[in-house]
Amino acid sequence: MKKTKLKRLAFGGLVMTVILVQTACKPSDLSKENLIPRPVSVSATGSSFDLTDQTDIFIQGESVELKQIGQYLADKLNPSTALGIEVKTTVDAPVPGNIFLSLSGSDAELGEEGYELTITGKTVNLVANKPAGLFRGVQTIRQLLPAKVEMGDKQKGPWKLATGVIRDYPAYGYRGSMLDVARHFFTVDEVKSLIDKLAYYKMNVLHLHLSDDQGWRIEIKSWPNLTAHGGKTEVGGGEGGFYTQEQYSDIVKYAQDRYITIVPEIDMPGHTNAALASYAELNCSGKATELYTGTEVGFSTFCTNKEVTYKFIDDVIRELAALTPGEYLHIGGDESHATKIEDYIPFMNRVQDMVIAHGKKVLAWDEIALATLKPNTVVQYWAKAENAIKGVAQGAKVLMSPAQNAYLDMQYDSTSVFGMHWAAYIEVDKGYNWDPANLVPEIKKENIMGIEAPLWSETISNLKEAEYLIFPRLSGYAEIGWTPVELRNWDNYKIRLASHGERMKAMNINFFPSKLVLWDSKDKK
Ligand code: TNX
Repeated sequence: MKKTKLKRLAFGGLVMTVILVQTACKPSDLSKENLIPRPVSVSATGSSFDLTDQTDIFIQGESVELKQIGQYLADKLNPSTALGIEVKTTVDAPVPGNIFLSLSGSDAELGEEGYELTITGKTVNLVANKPAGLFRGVQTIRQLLPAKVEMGDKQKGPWKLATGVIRDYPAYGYRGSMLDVARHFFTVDEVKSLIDKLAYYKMNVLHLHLSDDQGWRIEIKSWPNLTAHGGKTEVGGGEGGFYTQEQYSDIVKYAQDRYITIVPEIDMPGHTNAALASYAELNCSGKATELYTGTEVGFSTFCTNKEVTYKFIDDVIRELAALTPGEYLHIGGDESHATKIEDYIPFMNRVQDMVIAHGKKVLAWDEIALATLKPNTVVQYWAKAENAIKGVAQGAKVLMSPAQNAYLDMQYDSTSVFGMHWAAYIEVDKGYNWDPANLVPEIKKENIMGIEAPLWSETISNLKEAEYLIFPRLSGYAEIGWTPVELRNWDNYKIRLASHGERMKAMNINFFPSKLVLWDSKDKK
């Protein structure tokens, strides 16, 4: 009798130990992982894969591109895990104990950026049609590991991945953010830091607003005074700055290595004071303006009926197109209140042709729909739905950046230190809770190229201040762009976002700790 009791006790103890060990060794349920963006499909198999000092990343064949992706993952995992993960090549199937990256090329559903991640107790097997898909899948692997994997120095393991299968691909092909480097200048390293975060949330475009009234930020060799003079200041009178073409190409390459396209914008015919201050001949008066460090809009315009204006623009577009591997050049076109509409329309028509002549497609703010859109011109909806609808009526695709929902420079609430509120206060739930395809009845999913969340920089002057406005809203925009609408809801998202607080801290991101989210206080894994 006693013996049985003892046995029972021992058995009970064993069960307890198993439960405790399992809890300590979380995660074991892939479906409970807090991934952002939420994947299209997840099926869990209930156990886990261990990263150990025996684990390496194997890539299929000798592809330089796959090696780079493997190395990117190794570089993300090694500082914190200190497991000495190396990148190796193999022609065979996954080798037990390792991570395996390969291309299959024949899974139509996965498209350009989709991936399938199969994790068993033995292997982590990531497959995609294209390298871009592997790169997106690598972000999922990062997010499946404990938050402290993102720390820059050695952390305590274990490093476990829950087992199961994730099949995942984006709802929209264009998922981006924009940084205004004209109102305040941001350094190359600051831009790279933002690119890293976009990559983490599977975004694929960074639009750079390179010129405005307050500054010209990209070197144009044929018009050197644009940066020598026009780049010298910024909002508030600070010293401004600009990117040399070499530095700019470095940003483009850094983004490319992360499967992110840079879309450069030269805003015109308004928002051009920096250029007008640098070259007298671009003014109808023939006199150069003063540099401007305030925050008014709508007072400047190129002289649309002078030929030199078009010679200038052609040179700028030619040099910019040569620096741009992506398909789009952005020509602004917003708030040209100082340009008569009868001048604005032929101007925008002519400049579109110039972009096309240099082998690129046009992106422009929604006012461009007042002109005649060329084939492939995309309208970026920011303010007036009626403009975007005019674009759709002309057969154009729309990029969705409605200021009331998607402007990262809008304050969270009336207590926000940075930002403005002319369009709205955008708390984290409001930023998340909308569907691009269900906002304006006339703009349907098939009319939409994607989503972009712009950050204007009148009120912010460095990366930390920018981060306060960007995070945690960015991950919501990333999810809107990636995850099918049926899988998106705030109650589910806010729990996943809560666990990303630790991830953002590990990445040293200065995020706004919204009270709407019950942020995890420590790394639970
Ligand atoms: C409107 S959005 C602008 C920008 C300002 C922004 C501030 C757009 C196309 N034009 O010039 O920076 O508001 O929120």
